[in-house]
Amino acid sequence: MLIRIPPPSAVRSGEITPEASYRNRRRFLADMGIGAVGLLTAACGDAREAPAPAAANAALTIATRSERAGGETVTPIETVTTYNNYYEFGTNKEDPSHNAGTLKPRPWAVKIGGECELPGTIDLDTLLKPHAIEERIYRHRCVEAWSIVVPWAGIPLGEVLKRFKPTSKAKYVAFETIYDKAQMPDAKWSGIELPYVEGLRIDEAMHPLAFLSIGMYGKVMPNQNGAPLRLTLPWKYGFKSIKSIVGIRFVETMPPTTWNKLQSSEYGFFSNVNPEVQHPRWSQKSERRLGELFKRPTLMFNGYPEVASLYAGMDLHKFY
Ligand SMILES: Nc1nc2c(c(=O)[nH]1)N[C@H]1C(S)=C(S)[C@@H](COP(=O)(O)O)O[C@H]1N2
Ligand SMILES: [Mo]
Repeated sequence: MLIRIPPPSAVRSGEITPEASYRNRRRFLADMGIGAVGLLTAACGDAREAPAPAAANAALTIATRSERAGGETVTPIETVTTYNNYYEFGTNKEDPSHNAGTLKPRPWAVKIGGECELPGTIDLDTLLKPHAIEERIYRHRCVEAWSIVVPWAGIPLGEVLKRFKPTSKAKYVAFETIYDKAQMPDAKWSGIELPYVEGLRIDEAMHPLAFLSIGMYGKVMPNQNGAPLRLTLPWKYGFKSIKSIVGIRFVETMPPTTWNKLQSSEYGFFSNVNPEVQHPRWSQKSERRLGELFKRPTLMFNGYPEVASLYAGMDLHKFY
């Protein structure tokens, strides 16, 4: 029976399987319609409840679609799933696609706390249930001067946050990635303090562009891209888009963020894409779309001027 075959993602391909056959095996299982969900359900011996699709290749039911990248060509999925920053699974761009198979995206719970009326721990499927899944094509730019255009699937972050009734003391929202040494056996080599943490001012988190993504390219989120849910903030540098979120806290003061803790002169709290504010190591004036040969100019707020009002009156050289 096929259920005896471990999901290919559970095996570190680099250790035992050459990359090409790893991919073929993965595709084979996907073609057979077999994924982690089927395996998990079978293993638990309980198929009565059909969980939301959690296997990386399972199709999502998308209610609405919007193109918000100026009609630009979408980056091939193969590129976006093999060129990643997810330091818990290695610091080379290709590492997460090889190593993130040890992450288990279901069952998944998110702990919500701090300054809100309805704190608690909520199962991911319950969290998602009231919301229709949207697809949004966004540009994304890493501070390292590469960028991508991706059709994300998810729900507006603000709509989710409102359900927990933040109080008037909730000035910021703090997010935390899972840190489980069993699921992230090599994370100790990441060079960053874990768990990975990020934060937004509450009005940024409530902005309609702020998105909580659960998938991309019409399918469930691959582990290396931050399964089962991650932030997608198209006007900020990529590192603000925290992956595999297990904690959300409403707080009164500006929360710490991973890269700011490591090197505050290079990574500010806001980290808005801004060609006028230079980074000591990578030019912010231009960027290269993955897959393209020539650089293109980087746009203010990554080409999302609708967020400008969030920062009216702020000196963006000081608050970078
Ligand atoms: N937990 C966690 N989240 C993370 C990171 C990380 O190392 N760990 N890297 C960030 C950085 S630097 C970038 S550019 C984006 C990359 O997202 P992508 O791999 O989906 O393109 O994820 C961000 N979220
Ligand atoms: Mo990044």
